[in-house]
Amino acid sequence: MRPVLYIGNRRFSTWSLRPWLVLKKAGIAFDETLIPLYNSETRKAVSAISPGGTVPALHTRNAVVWDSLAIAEWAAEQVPGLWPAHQGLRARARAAVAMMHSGFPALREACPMDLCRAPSAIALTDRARIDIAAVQALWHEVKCVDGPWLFGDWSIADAFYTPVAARFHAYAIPLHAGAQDYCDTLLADEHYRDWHAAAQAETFPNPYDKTI
Ligand SMILES: N[C@@H](CCC(=O)N[C@@H](CS)C(=O)NCC(=O)O)C(=O)O
Repeated sequence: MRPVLYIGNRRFSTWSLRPWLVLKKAGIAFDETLIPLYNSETRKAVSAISPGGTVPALHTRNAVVWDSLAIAEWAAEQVPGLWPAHQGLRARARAAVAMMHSGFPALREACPMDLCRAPSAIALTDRARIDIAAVQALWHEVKCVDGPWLFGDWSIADAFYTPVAARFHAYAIPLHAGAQDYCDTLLADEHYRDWHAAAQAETFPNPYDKTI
């Protein structure tokens, strides 16, 4: 049986995008099932496949893994190379991922990912500006290896920051040159482009549209 990754709407679900990218980069063959979010059936449908009550959730031959980072770690146990090989870099990559997994709440709130949004600026709260500066400072701080990715070769950290790049793009956030280059790299990635194209084809109602 191929693993099945349950995801939310590609247009909005940052949590789903991250492990989807990891599985693609790992070269793990998997099926995917989308559960539409933001409707009256969502809770029941998600609870039926996810002990955590959230998507993403990965069903493997012998386990159900229901958190984006746990799914990434599952993939890293199947396939080498998803974390940096160097122990110090690996520790930094894990710290950077942990920050994204549990941090930057003001950025998340002010700039929800919407892959169909025509890029335009919004008025940002001071807290969101602080988060945006903190993300860029983190990228600058951890990027100690040459190459387009955060830690040399592509790693799970790049998957976790891809939705941030999509937010920065959608809300036309001015970035430092290095941060802009990194975002351009993430958003040009072939697997991200596939996800982005599939998001454009979705026809679910927009939960941020106040008229629905
Ligand atoms: N920490 C979780 C968060 C996952 C999460 O919040 N998923 C949202 C969709 S993006 C969800 O399933 N919401 C359930 C609902 O809307 O009922 C992870 O990393 O996977």
